[in-house]
Amino acid sequence: MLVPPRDSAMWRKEFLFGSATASFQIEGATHEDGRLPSIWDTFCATPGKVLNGDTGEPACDHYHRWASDLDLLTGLGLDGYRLSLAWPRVMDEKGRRNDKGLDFYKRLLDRLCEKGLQTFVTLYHWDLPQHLEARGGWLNRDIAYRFADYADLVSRELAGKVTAWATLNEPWCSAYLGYGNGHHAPGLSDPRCATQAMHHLLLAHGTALPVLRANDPRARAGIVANIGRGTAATNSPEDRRAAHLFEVQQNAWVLDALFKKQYPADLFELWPGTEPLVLDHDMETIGTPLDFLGINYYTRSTVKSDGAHGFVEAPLADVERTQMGWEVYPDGLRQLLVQFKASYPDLPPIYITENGMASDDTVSHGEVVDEQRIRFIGAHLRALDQAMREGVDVRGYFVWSLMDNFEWSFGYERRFGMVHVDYATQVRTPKHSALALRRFLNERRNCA
Ligand code: IFM
Repeated sequence: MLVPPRDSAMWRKEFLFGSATASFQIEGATHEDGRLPSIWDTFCATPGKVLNGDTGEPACDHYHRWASDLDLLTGLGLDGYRLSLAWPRVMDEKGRRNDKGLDFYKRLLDRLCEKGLQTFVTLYHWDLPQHLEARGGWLNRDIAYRFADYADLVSRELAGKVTAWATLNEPWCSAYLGYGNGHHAPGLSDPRCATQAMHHLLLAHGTALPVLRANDPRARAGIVANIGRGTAATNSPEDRRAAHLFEVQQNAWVLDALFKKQYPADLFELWPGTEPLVLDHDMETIGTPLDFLGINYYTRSTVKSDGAHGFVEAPLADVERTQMGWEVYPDGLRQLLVQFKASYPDLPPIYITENGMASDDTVSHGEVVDEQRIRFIGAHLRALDQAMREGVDVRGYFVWSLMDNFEWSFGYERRFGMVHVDYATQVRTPKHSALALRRFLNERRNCA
């Protein structure tokens, strides 16, 4: 059952329901209208990096099908849509505007505004222009200032069309998966690179915030962080410490920087000798107050001590999992939100900017029966409702994702959408979860 409790604040129209996507995962058209190569084009072209050799082409061909995709979105009765801009589409190597790329996003946002949807726009959802990677990517401090130039261009061009700007999507993934273990582009694996990349990502975020505010004062400005619950495999002090360290590197690495203006000391116990180079005032910049915090939550990890300074995963048997192998653990969302409220007095209002699951969905007689997703969303809405009752200020919830799309190193095999995409024909089929969400939103509208 997807519907939140009848007396929940989620039944009020002020609580926003939306769905989310990201440029590289849906757009395709990677060579069109002056778009430059991104690090993900390069990564996909590197043998062995992406399942089945899948690439960002044609993805969901959204670059050409955007108008009908928005009809689909509004047909579901959603209040908002979260999308990201492709940096390589809108700026050339010299930092000059690419009008064709900008026009694509102008048309998209204008149509969303006409339809009365709130627009949540992320500047960076991992598709870094390859020419910046050639200059060191997120390891080069200069990128923070290039990012601010990019923020300046798009916020001047798109001002008035955006409800809320998010600088970065999941800096932990960019830093750790991109530079720490090499599972994501650009594919480096060195914890020293991960901490330095993280510092420059967050510096870029803090440098861009005042630019966004100056150019588009009516929009809100924030960031999107992924969070993970870590629980100890046993009650031993070593395993409890392991669980603590898991959450330090998953959550506090980003949130302490944003809300305490420091990196957690425990992080460098976990990875000795990896302190990034931090200049005077950097942490002040990173800690610039936010209008909102976007939270992406999917799962928890059970961990135990590795016998030294760190942790290793100790997966539980007999728990429900998704196609990603991730445990379904809705209460982790409540637990973390309540913990953050206690730890960070300056926590701004929260939007759940991603939550959802992958399943191996197929179309049969025109229908896609994704009962697990319906249960998953419902259980997370109930956990979120409980967090709100415990005093956490949550303003909205976005399902990841509107439609099946390119799931990074897992290519097209993992399906996160509420709408099924047949990649051979590009036919879209709303799954039962989409229909269930539409029924709830219609009912909510009728009760208003
Ligand atoms: O598909 C991703 C998205 O790009 C970022 N957050 C997690 C999702 C599922 O893995």
